[in-house]
Amino acid sequence: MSETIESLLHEARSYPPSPEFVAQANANDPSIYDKAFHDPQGFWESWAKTLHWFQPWNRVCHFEPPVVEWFVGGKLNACYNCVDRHAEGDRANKRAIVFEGEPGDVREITYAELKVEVSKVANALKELGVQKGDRVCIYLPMVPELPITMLACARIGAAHTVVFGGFSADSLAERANDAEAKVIVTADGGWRRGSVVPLKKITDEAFEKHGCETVEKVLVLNRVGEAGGDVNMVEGRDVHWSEIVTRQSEDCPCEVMDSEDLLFILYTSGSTGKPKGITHTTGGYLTGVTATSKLVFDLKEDDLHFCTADCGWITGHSYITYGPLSNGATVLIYEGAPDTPDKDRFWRIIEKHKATILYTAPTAIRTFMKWGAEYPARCDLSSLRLLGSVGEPINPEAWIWYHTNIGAGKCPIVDTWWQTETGAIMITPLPGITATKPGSATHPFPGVHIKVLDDHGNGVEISGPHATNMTRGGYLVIEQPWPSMTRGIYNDPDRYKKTYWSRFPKNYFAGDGVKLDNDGYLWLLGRVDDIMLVAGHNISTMEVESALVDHPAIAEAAVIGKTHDIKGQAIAAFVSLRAGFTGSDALIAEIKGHVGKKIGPIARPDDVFISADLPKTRSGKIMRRLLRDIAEGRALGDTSTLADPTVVASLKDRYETSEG
Ligand code: 7RM
Repeated sequence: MSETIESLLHEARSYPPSPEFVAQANANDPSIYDKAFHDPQGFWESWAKTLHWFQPWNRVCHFEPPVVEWFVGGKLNACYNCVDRHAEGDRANKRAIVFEGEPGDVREITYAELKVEVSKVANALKELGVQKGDRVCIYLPMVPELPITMLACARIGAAHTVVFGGFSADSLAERANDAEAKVIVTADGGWRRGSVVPLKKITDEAFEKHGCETVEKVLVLNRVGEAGGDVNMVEGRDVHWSEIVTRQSEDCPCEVMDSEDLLFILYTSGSTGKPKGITHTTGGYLTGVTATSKLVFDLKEDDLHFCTADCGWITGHSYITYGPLSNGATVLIYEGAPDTPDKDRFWRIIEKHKATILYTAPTAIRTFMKWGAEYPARCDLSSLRLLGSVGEPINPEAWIWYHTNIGAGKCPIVDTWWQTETGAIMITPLPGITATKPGSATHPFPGVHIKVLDDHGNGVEISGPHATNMTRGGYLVIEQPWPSMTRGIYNDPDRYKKTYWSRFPKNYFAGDGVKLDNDGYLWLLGRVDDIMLVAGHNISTMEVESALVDHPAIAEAAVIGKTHDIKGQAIAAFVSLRAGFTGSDALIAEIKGHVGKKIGPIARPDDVFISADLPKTRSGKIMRRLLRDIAEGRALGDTSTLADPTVVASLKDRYETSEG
């Protein structure tokens, strides 16, 4: 990336919070930013104090990059904070979890019941040989037993590593082996689009192909029953949930954990190579997710928080399991696909359970746009009072659609930037303070110090809505330590140092590009590897994609830079069309012209290729690396992290044919 990133996209609309929202908001005093800026450790310490500690810390923070420790010497238990303190208090009969399965089954679990369930699973894990300091691999569908098992691990001081139920046997084995897991918790299957995902069969395959020598026991939940067919139980290794969990005592003490004891490992596949086991510890992580849940989602006692992520991703860890439950909130979880039995499923769920907060991803929002506004229009969404977005930059077009069609023009939208590595939300509006701009994640969360740096490490520091008069783009860097930051890559300190702490010594390098506008708002530009260099100008793929999806015919777009003799790189766009549109040369010409008009001739794509599907990871992020391989006529790189590897193979075939 050269000196600066061009900033081409212009978005002038601004949405200040309504007076009614401000009046009731958890955070409505802008001085929170200044206070936290001048005393970040004091700010985080005040949040740590809202948790229950068995023993207080003697030092708030120790930071010698890349080593960081928070609340040093403090003792606590994450499960105690998320379950017991509510179950033993006024929230005993309050719902902690509302669950809807894909077939339509509903379960409601109060905090008192949650404590019983978690304790039984914790005792079962102990009986299976799990001890404090061990790792447990969780490979479950999105049913209540998934967060329950996470909390059970935390209760007995074992670290969990959740593997998303959409991952293959190879991915499961790679993660269980790397984490040296002692037990795998799985199910006979889970429901997805009316079919059973055979998790236990996949687990068996992981053992057959890769040994999984560290794993001594497999605990198998019965989720789908007969629909899943025969489940093979290996003698001496596999145990039915119903045989062991049900008969356990409801009493299981919480282990006293050090603030810096490992709470979990979560693997991020990245775009290629061996997945990184991102580690999080107990006190700092819980402090970060507790504070952000309360302030970013404006969590209230009566809220029903619907986060559509799976617990296999960090979003599910932080904003289903730990953050909301630490706050004593009620979370709504859904097992299945958004289009089963029809494309209105999410909206039916919101209507039925009266969800008040919806937290989802731009890729999902663009899919809903493609399906059409008639699906949400069928349902009563008036219970919603706040919307959130995470996972990718949200283009202004999708933001406005979300605001209008889901939020009825009245719900604030929090566009939240963060990473598996950051543990908690880092850049976000505070809904009772921040005037939002569609497409901007706005400002760092209080206590978070962001810098925008160029190649030479020069730049500006931003914390909160401090007006600056600089428009510049660069690398997103985090300067001060924050409590929920990862403590490293499991068993690979060198890779950790190299990836995050080498480019700008003593500063955390996030790997994303960012732009700061004249009003001090941050605009995330995507991964720096994806940024293009066209005739000497750095252009972010996100900006061109945003202009593309602004065209009425386009549902989704993925843009890449393709080698060009004169310009260095030329822009190539892969687009999928909305319902009712068909591809033609005239449409392609019109699309190119649209981008040229919207952001300038420099950003006009040389090629536009129409495709029904774009290659995405299982969490919904577009894999531009593979599109670059296709456009450059190279052999495809690693496709194992794709949600559907056939998409890219057929795309390659059709692209090559069309190129003649
Ligand atoms: C929470 C999560 C992290 C990467 C990150 C960004 C991208 C996430 C936003 C975003 C723009 C956002 N963790 N990203 N949120 N980009 N605006 N609001 O997604 O580890 O899976 O991914 O996702 O590139 O570095 S993650």
